[in-house]
Amino acid sequence: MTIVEVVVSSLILTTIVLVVSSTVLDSQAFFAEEARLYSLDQSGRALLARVEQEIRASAASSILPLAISDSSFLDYQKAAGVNADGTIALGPLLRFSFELVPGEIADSVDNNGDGLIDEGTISWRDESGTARAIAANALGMRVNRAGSALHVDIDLAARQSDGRLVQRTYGQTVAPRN
Ligand SMILES: [Ca+2]
Ligand SMILES: [Ca+2]
Repeated sequence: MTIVEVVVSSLILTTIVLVVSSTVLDSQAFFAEEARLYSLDQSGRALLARVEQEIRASAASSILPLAISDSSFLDYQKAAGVNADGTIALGPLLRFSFELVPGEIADSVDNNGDGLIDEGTISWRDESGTARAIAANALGMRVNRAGSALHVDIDLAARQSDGRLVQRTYGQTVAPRN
């Protein structure tokens, strides 16, 4: 082999190695991205399933606000038994709500500099009156009336490995059973 042939063949080899390794890296990034989206979808669906279960078990008459339009919270009560006069006794006030994280205000600006605009958590207040976050990286919750049912949309975000944000909305229409 001449020097030129050696140089040319090693260039070709280097190019092949580079092409192959960048393809492998691309597909790894692709699968990592898909895995992250899948896990975001899992969280979104699990969260909606929980909201659905609670709304179904609630007493329709207890749901507030009455005139819901893109409400960022939902108050409800469940039937706790039957009163002596035959009316339904309601349990404690429960609440799903969207709460901004400390340091964020609702102004379409990323106040705390973490790359998310007006981010917060989905919070749930349980029977004991204690509110706790049940989902992080939330960008909003909207509750609307849909006839006798409610439609709930929740926006969740996740960050990809390259720093890019993906946002997805999970929605569900559900009616109280009683
Ligand atoms: Ca932020
Ligand atoms: Ca803000």
